[in-house]
Amino acid sequence: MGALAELRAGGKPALARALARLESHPDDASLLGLLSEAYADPRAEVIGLTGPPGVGKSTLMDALIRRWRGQSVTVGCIAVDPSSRRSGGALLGDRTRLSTDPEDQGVFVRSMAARDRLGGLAALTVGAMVLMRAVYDRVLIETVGVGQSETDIADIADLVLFCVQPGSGDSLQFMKAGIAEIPDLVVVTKADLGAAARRAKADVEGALGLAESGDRPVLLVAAADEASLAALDGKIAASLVALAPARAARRQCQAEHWLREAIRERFGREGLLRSGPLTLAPGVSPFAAMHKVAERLVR
Ligand SMILES: Nc1nc2c(ncn2[C@@H]2O[C@H](COP(=O)(O)OP(=O)(O)OP(=O)(O)O)[C@@H](O)[C@H]2O)c(=O)[nH]1
Ligand SMILES: [Mg+2]
Repeated sequence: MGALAELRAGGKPALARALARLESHPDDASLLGLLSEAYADPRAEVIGLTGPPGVGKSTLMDALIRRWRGQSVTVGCIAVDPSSRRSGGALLGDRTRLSTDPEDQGVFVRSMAARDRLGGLAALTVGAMVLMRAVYDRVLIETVGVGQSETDIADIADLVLFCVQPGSGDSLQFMKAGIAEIPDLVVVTKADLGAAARRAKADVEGALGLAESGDRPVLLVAAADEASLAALDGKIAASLVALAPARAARRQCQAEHWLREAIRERFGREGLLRSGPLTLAPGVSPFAAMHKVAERLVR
């Protein structure tokens, strides 16, 4: 059995082992083989949820997982915590408050610390995503949007869902720093707050209108309102279909972006200059390409 077939057959324990190896021995040759196999055989669509602290991202994730599990859709989840630090392998400060059933083999939740420098997504997040993407039907990634880091989720997800909450001035954020370009879908959370939520929706629609890049839905969602969750689920499905034709190209760009960042992280700007053009040939994983570049640069 190939390494990927073993991962798929091995359930949650096999995935947990692979993720542990990714963290402890990221350069391990057999892991590299697994990552490349997983990269070449994706199953899931990857949905990124981002937004300021406390807007209700985890609550929404929880609701989506429950709906999807009800439809027998399997889900892998990654929660990226910008503030946590590793201590003896355990994570401090878990921002997910997911009520998933640990016995359910169809849902896997993992928290990861963001890398310490400059915030942003952990170097390992992409590897973890690629493994989950090859195993489950859907992958959900929660990141906390603080300043620039909203935009990082677009480097990893097939669909970016941005959350804002009523009465917070979050919608003003859209005017700044190109954030309006990022989301494929915007959710105004806590819609049970009524008029303030409707106002936030109008503000966001205004900001998106100024950014003029296609038709991007803005939805009002209250966690306790099943109808609003069903509407969101429907919009996610429709957006995934609409984005499907561009998916392969988007993933290729993301993989090349990851490769550049990985080289920069390990070998600095000089390494980037020495590594030459970083376009990936079709079917070549960024992990394999990174391995090749690293061999060349350390020589
Ligand atoms: N009224 C109301 N409160 C909500 C709703 N959704 C979430 N909340 C509350 O908002 C608070 C934050 O929810 P979380 O889901 O943890 O938010 P988050 O964005 O994941 O937070 P961080 O991960 O810490 O950034 C909690 O107290 C939730 O109960 C909603 O639809 N209506
Ligand atoms: Mg959260």
